[in-house]
Amino acid sequence: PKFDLVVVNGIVVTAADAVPCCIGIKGGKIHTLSPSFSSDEIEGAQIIDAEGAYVMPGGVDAHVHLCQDLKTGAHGLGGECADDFETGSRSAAAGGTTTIITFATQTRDETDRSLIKVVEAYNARAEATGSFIDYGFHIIIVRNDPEILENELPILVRDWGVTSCKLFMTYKSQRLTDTQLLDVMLASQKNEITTMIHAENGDMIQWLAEKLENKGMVAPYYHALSRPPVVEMEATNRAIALAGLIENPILFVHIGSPLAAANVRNAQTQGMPIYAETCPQYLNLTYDDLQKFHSPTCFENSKHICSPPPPPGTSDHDELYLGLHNGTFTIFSSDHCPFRYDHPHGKPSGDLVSRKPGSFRFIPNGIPGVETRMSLLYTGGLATGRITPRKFVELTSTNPSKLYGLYPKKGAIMPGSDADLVIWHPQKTFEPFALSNDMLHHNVDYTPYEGKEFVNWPRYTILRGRVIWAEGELKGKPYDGEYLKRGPSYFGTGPAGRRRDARKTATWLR
Ligand code: DUC
Ligand code: ZN
Ligand code: ZN
Ligand code: ZN
Repeated sequence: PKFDLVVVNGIVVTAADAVPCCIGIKGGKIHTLSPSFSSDEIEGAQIIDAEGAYVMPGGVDAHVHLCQDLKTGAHGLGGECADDFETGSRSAAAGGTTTIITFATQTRDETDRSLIKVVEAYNARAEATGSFIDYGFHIIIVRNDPEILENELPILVRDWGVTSCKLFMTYKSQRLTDTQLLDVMLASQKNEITTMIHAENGDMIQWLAEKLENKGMVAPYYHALSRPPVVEMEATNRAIALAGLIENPILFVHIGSPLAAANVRNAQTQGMPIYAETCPQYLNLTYDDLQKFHSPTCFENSKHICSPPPPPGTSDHDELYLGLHNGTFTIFSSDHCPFRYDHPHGKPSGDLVSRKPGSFRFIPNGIPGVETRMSLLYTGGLATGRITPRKFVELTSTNPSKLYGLYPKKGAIMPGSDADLVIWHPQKTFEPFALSNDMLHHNVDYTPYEGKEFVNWPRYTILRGRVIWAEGELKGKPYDGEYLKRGPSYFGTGPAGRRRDARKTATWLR
């Protein structure tokens, strides 16, 4: 047969276009796009009838935590990561995602200096269970170790295709000072690595958290009050200044407040290579969710604890949606950071509750969402007209692929690209439904979106020409996924903006 698989009667949506079109797939790649196929052409091929629904490039979720060392104490954030590569990637597949980029993290443990060993160790974890979908790694760097940066970064890029790193401005066990940030940024820039920044002012948080604790304000809700939007506003501003000094491209992960988004927008207006990500929790949750079960002994609302916290109110959601529409946000990722709730009331036990009815400080910061990411943005953004279908594809697939060196293998529907697709249900006939956690495929015992109404859900997920999710059933297997060696960012250093001083500094520093 000419094709292995054909998708007919769909509206094919890319970051550029939305057109009625048929797709012919051969050998795991997109082969032919055509208004129609003759019966001769499709003879012997598997046929999927999209029935007028949207057909998009499979989701690329560039912010997922799996099998991550998060041990409490000096070397981690606390808590135990509930998903491994099998359960996390399974959940992603059921939610329309075909590529994940997860984190391999250095720690301050003396035995854990080598970035190469860290990546090897995380890849061994992925290989131990297999992954339903394709995956890659970002490296989290928590030291400005000159030898490691000089000797190992080029090897990570060349041998592993790890072309992005994440740096923290908060958490005692992770945070870098300004000079340390500059050291690592300069090393990243030399190696064409995209620097991801967790931008919160660690001192402000520590100071506020102690004040809250001294007043006995320790219930989960107060986690948000320990991190008001100004915390992120200050840190983004500072990181933009630091990156701007040497014209290093940065991507702010998990931006949760319009104040921070405004800093990003301003830097972009100046032509600086500053990019930003936001996540479902910042468009769907607010302080109200944290207050729902507010009491010192009830930890129900710890289900909504993440860093940065959800914003104060729904007007913040509107502003963040505007940022998705107008390009302030380059990508939309889940920040799937899974912890089990496992909460027999009043009797703290299990992983999440290594906290006494004591303090929000001991609750791990993170919520699950790799499976709900696409459908939440469909429901709240695409279906409401806040973003176009093209913008949806740009944010969920094309831009993450470009930013992290996977394009046009991923994030595109063009001849030669991997045949990774998500096919939605026809909107006219789809019955909205209320989500419950038992519908999901992660290894977490709750979803922060329990009871929320969804207006669509992926009908088919296709990975390199193989159907891995269809009509509510998993069809894939844990070893369908392959490791992705990534190239440099498509976005590079961006245009020479007004900051010609920065280019000069960057040049003489090299
Ligand atoms: N940062 C993340 O990226 N995920 C969860 C916790 C955090 O601080
Ligand atoms: Zn973070
Ligand atoms: Zn409770
Ligand atoms: Zn994260």
